[in-house]
Amino acid sequence: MHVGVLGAGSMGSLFAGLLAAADVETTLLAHGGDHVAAVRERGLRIERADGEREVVDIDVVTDPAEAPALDAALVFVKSHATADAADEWRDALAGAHVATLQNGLGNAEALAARFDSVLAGTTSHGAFVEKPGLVRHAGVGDTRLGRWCGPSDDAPACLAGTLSAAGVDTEVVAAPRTALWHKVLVNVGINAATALARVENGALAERDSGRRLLKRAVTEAARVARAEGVAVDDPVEETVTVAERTASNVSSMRQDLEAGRETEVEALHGAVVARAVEHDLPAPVNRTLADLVRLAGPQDSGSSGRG
Ligand code: KPL
Repeated sequence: MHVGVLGAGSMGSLFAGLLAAADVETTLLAHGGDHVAAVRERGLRIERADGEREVVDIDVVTDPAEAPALDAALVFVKSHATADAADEWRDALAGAHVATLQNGLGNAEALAARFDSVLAGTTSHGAFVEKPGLVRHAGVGDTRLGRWCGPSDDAPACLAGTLSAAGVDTEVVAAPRTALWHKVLVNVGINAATALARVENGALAERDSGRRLLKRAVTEAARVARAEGVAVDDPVEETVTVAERTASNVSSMRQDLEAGRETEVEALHGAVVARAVEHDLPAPVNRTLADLVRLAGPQDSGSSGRG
C-alpha cells in the first residue's frame, strides 16, 4: 500500500515517520518551510514515546503535479485548511481512499464534497515538531477509523491494519461520526484551557481549577452532541483519562497559539457553539473559551456576534 500524508505538522510528521519506519511506502505531501526542507535533506528524526530515536527517509512532494499514485491518503492539515488543501491536491488524491484523522467538526464533510471514498476517524496521540526535521512522539493514544462515504469495501480495515502494523494501534469503527464527537468533547475539555493557561495537558487532571474547567466545557458540549443525536456516555471521565495519559503533552492549540499560528478553535469550540445555537442550547463556557482563544491568536477577524 502506498500512503500519502497530507500536511507536515506534528501529527502528519509523526504518522508519516512511523509508517515509513515500518517500511510502508509513504509520501509526505506538503508545502515548503524549514521542517519540510530538513526532512527532504536529512530525513525525519523521530523520538519515540519510549525515548528511542531513529532517522527515516521519506519521499516529500511539494508540487501536486508530481504526486505519485496513492492507495490511501491521510489528511493532517489543520481543520481550517482542509477545503483549500483538498482542492489543491484533488487530482493527486482522486484515486485514493482519503482519510481524515484531524481534530474538529466539518473535515469529513469537506472531503466528502470532493472525493468518492472518504474514511474518518480520530487519534489522540500527542506529538510535536521540536525543531525542523525532528518530531517527538509525546503521548501514545487511541486511533479509530471508519467509512464516512463511498463503497462498502475493506478499505478501513486495510488502512487500520497498515497503521497498526506501524505501531499506531487502530480500531475500525462502524460510526465514525460518534467517534469524532467523542474526540471533539476531549478537545474542548483540554485544548483551549491548556492553551490559555499555558499548562501541559496533565494539569487539567491534577489541579482542581483544571478539573472544574474541563468538566464545565465538556458537560456543556456533550449536551450539544446529544441534541445532534450522538450518544455520549461519560465524556468527562474520558477527557480526564486522556489528560492523564497525555500529561506531559503540549496540546495542539497551545502549540499553535505559542507559535503565532491560526488555531483550530473554529472547528472545536466555535463549531460546538454554532451547533448549540441551532439547537437553542446555551453554551457560555465554550463561547467564552472560543473568544479568549480568538483574542489571544492571530485570526480574530474582529467581527461581532460570532458563534
Ligand atoms: O488531540 C489533542 C490535541 O492536543 O489536539 C490531545 C488529545 C488533547 C492531545 O494533546
